[in-house]
Amino acid sequence: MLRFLTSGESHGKGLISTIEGFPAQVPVDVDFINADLRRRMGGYGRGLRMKIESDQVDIFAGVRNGETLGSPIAFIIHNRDWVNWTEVMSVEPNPEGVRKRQVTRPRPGHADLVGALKYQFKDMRNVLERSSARETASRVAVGAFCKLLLRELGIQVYSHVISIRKVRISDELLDTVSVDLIPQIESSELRCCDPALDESMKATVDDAIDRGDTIGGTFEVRAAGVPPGLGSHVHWDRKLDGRLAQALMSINAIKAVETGSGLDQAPMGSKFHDEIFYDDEKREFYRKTNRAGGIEGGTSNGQEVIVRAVVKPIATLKRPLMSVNLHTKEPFKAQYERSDTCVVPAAGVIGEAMVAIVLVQAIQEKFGGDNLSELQNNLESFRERVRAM
Ligand code: EPS
Repeated sequence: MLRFLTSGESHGKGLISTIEGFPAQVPVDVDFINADLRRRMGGYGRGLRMKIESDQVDIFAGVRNGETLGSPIAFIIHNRDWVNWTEVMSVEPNPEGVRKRQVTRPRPGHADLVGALKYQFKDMRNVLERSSARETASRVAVGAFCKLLLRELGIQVYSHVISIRKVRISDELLDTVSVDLIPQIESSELRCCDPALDESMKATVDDAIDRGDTIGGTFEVRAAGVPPGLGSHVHWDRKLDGRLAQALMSINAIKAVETGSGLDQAPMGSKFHDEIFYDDEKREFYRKTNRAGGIEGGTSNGQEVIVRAVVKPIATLKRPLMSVNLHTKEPFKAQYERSDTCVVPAAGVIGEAMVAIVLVQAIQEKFGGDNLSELQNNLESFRERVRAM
């Protein structure tokens, strides 16, 4: 089953990733992977770092003549900014014995202080460099490999922004989101499916920029074409919703996750549940609503998988909050280098990657297959079995 590791510091030479357990004979479209990296770098409200970088995968292993080999896939995303940090990030000890650009005033909401306490660092740059959301570029590239596989299985993962601070799309529109809205979502700088909200969302970001503040919001990731039967009700760590929640919660700045309309269910009472119907012609069960987000009993039910996540405001603030100097213990404003104002659109792209990774793992668990056609055959024969029930 697919596993992956990422390594790399935000201002180091680059981000290195290895994917193990990816099936053979999957066509690799490098432009598609790089396009996803570009999508992650975008979105209204990104900061100066994204003007320096131009993220692209440099594939070292596991791909030959445009197809995966079944061997570990390895790639690097080079950090263009590294040339400006060679001394600060040097592998060798600094000749003068002093660390450059130390971080001593932890940012509330960031990993700085807890990381320093845990690893006993005097310089919190040692934490910041790895806790930075820069790492998510690796995950987006791993997720793009997974999307290439999912595409061959007829599964499409997409995302959109539900809200930026208090500006939110209507519940009616949210209920009608489908793959048909992808062109609109991708043409919006906020990755929002309601063009009427673009201006007010931008104004909200601009207002935060003016105030030296940052803002959060919510996004939704959907997967269309997912077969029933992924995950399982039989054990806690096999439940698909639990696995998706963990994957999404692992993204920097995510503070809450829900499946479908999970958070709205209490006031709805039992109307929350999606009633079951049967289509004789298609020989398939279907629902007229999807409040469960395509998952019941920890198992995909064949509807679109829907997960939502809440992104907190970035913790690096131009007008910093109060903090304490790690060395002197004196009260000080938290440290500021540079920051994004709003990363909700980018977080949606990272969310797509994490959902794609979990879906590939769940698919491999159920359908196996060392190469693409074996996996496709196993999936198709299962779909036929379900229709024959
Ligand atoms: C990021 C790179 C970082 C930040 C941001 C995300 O670059 P730098 O630290 O050089 O400005 O822009 O990271 C954070 C928001 C954070 O809190 O760490 C990226 O590539 O996405």
